[in-house]
Amino acid sequence: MNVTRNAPRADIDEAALEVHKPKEWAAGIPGVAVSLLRGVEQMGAGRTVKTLRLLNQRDGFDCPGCAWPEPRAEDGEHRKLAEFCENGAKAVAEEATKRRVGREFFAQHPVEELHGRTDYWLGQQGRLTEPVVLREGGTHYEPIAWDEAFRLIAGKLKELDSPDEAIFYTSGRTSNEAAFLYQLLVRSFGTNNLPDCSNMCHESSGAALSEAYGIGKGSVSLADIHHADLIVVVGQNPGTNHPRMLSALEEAKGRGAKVIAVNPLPEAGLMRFKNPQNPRGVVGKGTPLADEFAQIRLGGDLALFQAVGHLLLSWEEAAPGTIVDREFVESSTHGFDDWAKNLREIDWAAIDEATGLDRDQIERIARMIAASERTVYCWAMGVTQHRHAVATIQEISNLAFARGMIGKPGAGLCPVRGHSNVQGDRTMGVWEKMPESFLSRLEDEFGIPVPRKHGLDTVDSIRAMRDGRGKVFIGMGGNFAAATPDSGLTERALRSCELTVHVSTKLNRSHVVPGRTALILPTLGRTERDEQAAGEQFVTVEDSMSCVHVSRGRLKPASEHLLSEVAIICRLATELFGADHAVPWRDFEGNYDLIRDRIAQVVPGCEDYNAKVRQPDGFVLPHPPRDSRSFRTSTGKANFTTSELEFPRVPSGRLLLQTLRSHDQYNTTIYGLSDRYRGIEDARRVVLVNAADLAELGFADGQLVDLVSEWEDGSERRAEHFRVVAYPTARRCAAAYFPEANALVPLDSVAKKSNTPVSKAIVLRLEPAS
Ligand SMILES: Nc1nc2c(c(=O)[nH]1)N[C@H]1C(S)=C(S)[C@@H](COP(=O)(O)OP(=O)(O)OC[C@H]3O[C@@H](n4cnc5c(=O)[nH]c(N)nc54)[C@H](O)[C@@H]3O)O[C@H]1N2
Ligand SMILES: Nc1nc2c(c(=O)[nH]1)N[C@H]1C(S)=C(S)[C@@H](COP(=O)(O)OP(=O)(O)OC[C@H]3O[C@@H](n4cnc5c(=O)[nH]c(N)nc54)[C@H](O)[C@@H]3O)O[C@H]1N2
Ligand SMILES: [Mo]
Repeated sequence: MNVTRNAPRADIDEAALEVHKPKEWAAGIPGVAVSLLRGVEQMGAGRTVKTLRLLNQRDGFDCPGCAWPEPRAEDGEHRKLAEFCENGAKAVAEEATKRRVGREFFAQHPVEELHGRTDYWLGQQGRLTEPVVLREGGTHYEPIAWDEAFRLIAGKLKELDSPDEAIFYTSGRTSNEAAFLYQLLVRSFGTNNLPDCSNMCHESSGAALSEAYGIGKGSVSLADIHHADLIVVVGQNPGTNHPRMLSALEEAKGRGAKVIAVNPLPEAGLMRFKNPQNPRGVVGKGTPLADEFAQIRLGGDLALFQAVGHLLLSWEEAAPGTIVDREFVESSTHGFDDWAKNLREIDWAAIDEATGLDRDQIERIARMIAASERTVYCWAMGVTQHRHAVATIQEISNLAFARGMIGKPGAGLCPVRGHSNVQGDRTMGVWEKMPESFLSRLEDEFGIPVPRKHGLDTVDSIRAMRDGRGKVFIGMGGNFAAATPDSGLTERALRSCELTVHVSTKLNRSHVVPGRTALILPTLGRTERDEQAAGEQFVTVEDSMSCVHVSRGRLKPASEHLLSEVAIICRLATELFGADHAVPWRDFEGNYDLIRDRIAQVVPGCEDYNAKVRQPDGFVLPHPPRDSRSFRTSTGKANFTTSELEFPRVPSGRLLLQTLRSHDQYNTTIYGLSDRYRGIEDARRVVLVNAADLAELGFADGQLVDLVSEWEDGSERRAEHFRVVAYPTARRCAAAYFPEANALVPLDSVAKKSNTPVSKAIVLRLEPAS
């Protein structure tokens, strides 16, 4: 059998949309079958077995899917034979595919033709095999030698009037070693312009938690989830985006835990789960997951948690010492009284409007939180991508602090990260505003001047390119053009650059919105063997729970012309700074242990890094609130935060739109057209709307519409030809897929304090299709 030779489908027939009843349960047998099928389709049968066997095992590679952690022996937990999920297998199949994009492909397809293709089509063409360049005025990408590519980039960078005219983006798949060297290159060059995907993702969590407890990361381990008695899952769709989390929830439930799910959509993974790794899982109806499903309105979470806080405080007042953990609050926190005062009186009418929930349910939720001795709060993009995201997360941390749910087993805060190494990239210094302590250590270690002026984040980078202040764009992975908001504007901004460079594994939209000159530099993926002068290398990554461990690719690289990310950075640096630079770039390229020795010197918590990562499960980075209830905040304590109630208002005749992921994509990489759990097949240009709203607005299920977004300044954005799907979402809350709907997100619609694009609350008008 060799189905991998099949050409990818040239055209995607969006008219073939099929809608079934949404699923009420997730995973189980179809999940396993789908993962094997996708693997065989892309990799062939032998390679599928070999690859999946190494996924998330100690001698294998870290899954390039999500950042959910693996079980740790230290915590008394065991890895399963198959420590992966359907969507992890798809992520691997996409990378380990046998399909190839070579020079013939680029000779056949002019860039402007490629621009007309869908993201799905582009991604399905296969792995990039050699460096290519689009020369100024050219119509096609053509091959370029690596050395010439590095000379071209270094030449353009040196021509700039200021290093701040260059922008260096990172996506969260980059290894710790590559991330550390990348930020070193960028800072040696003289700028802190290091935007990353995190700016669009969990930046709000980082901003909120740093103020609240002194570190921007979650405080729980996998064992804490297993031993919690209550898990609150807010604004997250784990069945699709973190499927292995379902096993953790199931295990906790097996021990008697309760689950509260807060979401405008009845996501299959939140309702029931069939664990394919568990004999009970594949038969019967599976495990019911959510004990309480709160079908909240988009952006209503701050209101919900303020109402819960209000109830807890009023019960505490009636029976002092029964709800609030006085000991913890008095010894370790700051600002409790102000918080309590703020929530003493609340506007129930506003809470009703914001949440759309009935008060009995809010009270039931508050009772569960009051009764719990070990609560874990998990959240993801449904919380972080709102204007008031930081305040919402701080309201969640207020509840945790009031009940003393920090730094004790089975309890804590758990922002569930996206990209598999997005957290590690930050730890390694990929951030436009790293603290002084890090920058001065970096300076001392290498004896180079390190700039202190804060750099540009993602949204500000787009503004800089739009305004002609950003002239060279370099992307270490990711798909900047498709992942960012305001697609039309962002595309023009990228096209106005003098040079765009993308270090990528696969073709994507960013390659077809080129600057005046453009380069695509193909790189090794996670799954592939990395041979350097000192022999075969491994890299390290950090998961969502601060565990740092080894990832070692084993497959033969997709092409003999690929360079590792580390090698690309080192060779560019050598071209840019000369062979006698203070940083030994050549040595770093040959032996990654030498990079790790420097990480050990510069990055807090990474002392003795080479030895610690070689321990069987790696090591866990220090986390003061979790480890010792100590808080490196401005007050030296865990801070309660007082916030005004805020929620998005929807003008009459309008809907509020969220943009989200289908079951068959990894961010901008589209695996297929099956949003299986939601019962939507063969289409991506769909908009999910509650049937009652459709009736009220005068639209019909299945109708073809244009989506028009309305922004505060009177501007409108349009995305054409979407099919309406009547769907049981919360009233007046619509949903469409990312990235097709990104054109609707105004660049200036950002979260306060984190500058994260508001991708989950867009004021939307439907119009019959033009
Ligand atoms: N297979 C797969 N895995 C992935 C990814 C992928 O694309 N595919 N992406 C990775 C990345 S980078 C990330 S960041 C994560 C993303 O993981 P998620 O955050 O689960 O991703 P989204 O699809 O954006 O889903 C947002 C969820 O929040 C809900 N929601 C939206 N707005 C609100 C709100 O206002 N309140 C509440 N309570 N809920 C709301 C939506 O209905 C939806 O269930 O997944 C990671 N894992
Ligand atoms: N409207 C809307 N917009 C959003 C979101 C949303 O929910 N709604 N979510 C936001 C979130 S949470 C995120 S994290 C961002 C994601 O933004 P990005 O991280 O920029 O986007 P990805 O789609 O993950 O990037 C995919 C590309 O990465 C490259 N790639 C894959 N593996 C590797 C590798 O190992 N090395 C290198 N060098 N390249 C590799 C491939 O070429 C692939 O095409 O999007 C954000 N944008
Ligand atoms: Mo993300």
